Amino acid sequence: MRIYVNGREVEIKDNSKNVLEALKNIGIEIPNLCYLSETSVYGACRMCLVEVDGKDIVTSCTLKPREGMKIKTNTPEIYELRRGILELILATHNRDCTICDRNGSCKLQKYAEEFGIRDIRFTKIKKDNVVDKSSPIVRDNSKCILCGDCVRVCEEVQGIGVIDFAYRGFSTQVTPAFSNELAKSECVYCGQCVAHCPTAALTFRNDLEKLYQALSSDKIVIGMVAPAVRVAIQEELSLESDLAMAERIATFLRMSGFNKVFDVAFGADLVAYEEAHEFYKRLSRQEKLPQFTSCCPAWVKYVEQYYPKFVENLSTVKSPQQALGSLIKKIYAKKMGLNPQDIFLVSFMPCTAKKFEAEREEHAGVVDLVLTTKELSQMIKASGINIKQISPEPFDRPFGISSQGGLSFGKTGGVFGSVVSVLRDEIGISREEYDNLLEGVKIAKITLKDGKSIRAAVIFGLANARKIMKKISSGEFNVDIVEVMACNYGCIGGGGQPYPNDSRMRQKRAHILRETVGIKTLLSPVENFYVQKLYQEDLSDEHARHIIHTNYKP
Ligand code: HC1
Ligand code: SF4
Repeated sequence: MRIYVNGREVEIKDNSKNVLEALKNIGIEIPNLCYLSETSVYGACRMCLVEVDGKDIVTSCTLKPREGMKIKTNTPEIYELRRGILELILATHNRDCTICDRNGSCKLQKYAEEFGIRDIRFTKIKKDNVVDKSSPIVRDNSKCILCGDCVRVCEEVQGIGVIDFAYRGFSTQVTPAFSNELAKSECVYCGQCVAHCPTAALTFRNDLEKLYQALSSDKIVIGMVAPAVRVAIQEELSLESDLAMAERIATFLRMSGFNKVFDVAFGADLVAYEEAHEFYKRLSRQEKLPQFTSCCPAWVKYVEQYYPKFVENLSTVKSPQQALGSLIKKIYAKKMGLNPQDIFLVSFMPCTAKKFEAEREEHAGVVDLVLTTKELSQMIKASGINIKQISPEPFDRPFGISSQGGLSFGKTGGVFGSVVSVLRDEIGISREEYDNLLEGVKIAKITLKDGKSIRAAVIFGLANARKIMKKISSGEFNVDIVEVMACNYGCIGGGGQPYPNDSRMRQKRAHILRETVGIKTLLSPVENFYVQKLYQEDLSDEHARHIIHTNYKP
């Protein structure tokens, strides 16, 4: 379709959802504070105004493109309107930018700068300023601009709806029901509200201080790095596609005082291997099917809350974070003659829910601190070390080697793909068919060489999971194994990843992860020599393997 933008003819996609998105796709970014391509259109902030056919000024997010239409995105009138909107928003905003969590990544701050706003003509209206620090997700209403992005993401993408607008006029707030703290709500700590908040109304708990305390103590500080961290941190460090980033992080952490640095992808290899065997056993006995993956802590909490009858269907294998953590504290410490109490174990994760996972009762004393990709990037920047110039060093043995399967955990389909690769290596596969049911839901039919057939679903987004769970629950959908990752595109889209954390960035991260996976020589967890050695020496019987299993209670 051809339209005219600021006097120039441009070609846009015929199926464009609206003018805002159509122009974004051709590189024209119309300012906006409340538009998300993943959710319904809200049209609240009014920043995306455009002039149409020389007459009307309307919001471009609600405007359907039409052949030949003439759009102006930047007239003096529109400029003044946008400035006025910004001033009004800023009048009610807590403007402590220098000590704000989103300093440097806040959309409101960016527009205030671009529109040259130096003075607010209106009286500041003080908002209720109780900061909710009850959970890994931090809420500060004095930073809220009422764009509703969090409300729509939580409701439409995650199907949870734990936060909503309450009260009226200047008292309007986004809050959990009855103004409760998040910790008293059904929040699963996925952090997708954080990922999409344009300001610092929703952030996550920053725990860096605890790391520096540990580094200045006598503790043996051990780090482990999740698959999705290595691809997203590059955005913070202005790198394009550095396939050796994980090893550069390992060097950096050692230079910062870490005694050992391991790869969570090793834990993922181990988990996939164990989970494949658990699944094959259940499949053979036709019990506790479908088996649900349990690597994603937001999904585990979701099942506990909404589908308690399926809790026993969750794989009992711990997540790679907790499985590797248990190995380090229980097996590695013993082998090295260390007291587990002297170890301070830090995991670097893309995810806000991993902070919650480490604090769960059943995982107590394993991972001492979870830091997000954002926190790691703060560490790197504050150190003054130019990570581009330091040499990549391999992770420490024995938990430093991983296969393509283990590293693939970082994106949707990775866990299931690894389980399949173990079955392929150990039993053999005669037929595989994959199909997209809808965006975020893939289904697979696999026939094993021993004649068994497997039906599987790979899902991202908890609203998608709900759709499938309803069908599984009613018996309408028959399936043997289900992978669910709460965040769109999987862990690469976790709530602890850099901003912007939208679909485009997630697709870019998926691409870099695929490239990084591609250079690994080991294809499947079965080929990971250190995993096999672990099974021979330390995990040889079911009793020993208890340390990498847990039990979720309905
Ligand atoms: Fe994930 Fe996982 S893949 S859950 O996204 O199973 O967070 O990266 O570390 O534990 O490996 C997260 C990522 C991560 C675990 C692994
Ligand atoms: Fe909703 Fe997830 Fe945010 Fe909790 S963390 S409020 S579940 S989007």
